[in-house]
Amino acid sequence: MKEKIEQIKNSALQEISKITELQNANDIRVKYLGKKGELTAVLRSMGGLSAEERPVIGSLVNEVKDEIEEKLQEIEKGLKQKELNKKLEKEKIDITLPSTKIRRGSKHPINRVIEEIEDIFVSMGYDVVPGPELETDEYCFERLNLPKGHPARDMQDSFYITSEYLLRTQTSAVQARAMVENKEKTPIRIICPGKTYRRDDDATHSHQFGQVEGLVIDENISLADLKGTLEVFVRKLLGENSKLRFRPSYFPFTEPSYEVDVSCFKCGGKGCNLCKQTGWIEILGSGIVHPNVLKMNGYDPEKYSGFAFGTGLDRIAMFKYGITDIRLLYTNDIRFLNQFDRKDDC
Ligand code: 2NM
Repeated sequence: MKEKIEQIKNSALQEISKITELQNANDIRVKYLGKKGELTAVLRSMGGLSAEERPVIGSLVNEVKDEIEEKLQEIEKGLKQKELNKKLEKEKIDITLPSTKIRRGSKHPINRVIEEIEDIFVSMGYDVVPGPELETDEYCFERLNLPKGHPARDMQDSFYITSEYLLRTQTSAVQARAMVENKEKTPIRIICPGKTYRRDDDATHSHQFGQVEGLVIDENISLADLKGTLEVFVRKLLGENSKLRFRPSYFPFTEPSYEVDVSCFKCGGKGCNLCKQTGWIEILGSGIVHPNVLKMNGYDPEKYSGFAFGTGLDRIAMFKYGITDIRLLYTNDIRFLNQFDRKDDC
């Protein structure tokens, strides 16, 4: 029996030495070591052996099994490495080839202006508050001192979805929500940037436009706070040498109300085509929050006061970047948008 085992071992090792493919290695494993393999057959036939011979033959078979397995694994390892080398050779990558260019979009001029304004107000401790573009008549008009039939509604009467819902015409709607939702009546310092909609369509008015409105409510807020805040804001946005001019005006939600002009940032106030020879450019509306607005939204006007302001993002973007037709901001012409490259943003 010993010779039989020796013979099996020799023929197995010989076959293994001739292996050239991985699959062959497995065939040989099955042939010698598998359930129906030659060595297994030897183990099975051990029943006829004497008690002394059995352990000797048993351990010999196991030794041979281990040796065959070891040799098989050795040769398999070599073959696998060879295959991998072949594959690597075929898939060689030339890292010196130029890569395909990734075309990145550019930041829309209105978003640039929004981010700049947000940075300025956040640095002064304001929160940026978003709100729904589909608004109710209540928040868009009623709570801002614009009851039904108020003449100032005419300018804004626009995209009604139902008699109650409309596309917001001003972001002050968001501020009314902020006032109502502030149950503890803690101080409010917010700006609300976003899209607004009115029935307008020419070179300087679009049916959709961007607005940012600000609101501060606390005890003892005065016109001095409004003026100081807007001065810091405008100087940071349009240049440290900007001067401000407050002209009396009318808004239903503020009293007194002011239009705010900035000295022309192109000519410095001497007069040019941008400021239409006046030296001033109108950029903001503002005022002290009307007591009715405070009352309607849950504040005691005897205890609290506030200021508010609003500006058009489109106008500011047009001034800052010298854009002459507002429609360019909304028609997605890639030749226009590409001019606002990202390179100075990152
Ligand atoms: C403007 C001009 C003046 C304004 C008023 C309010 C609020 F919420 F207090 F009623 N929000 N925004 C306001 C005041 C907006 O935009 C030209």
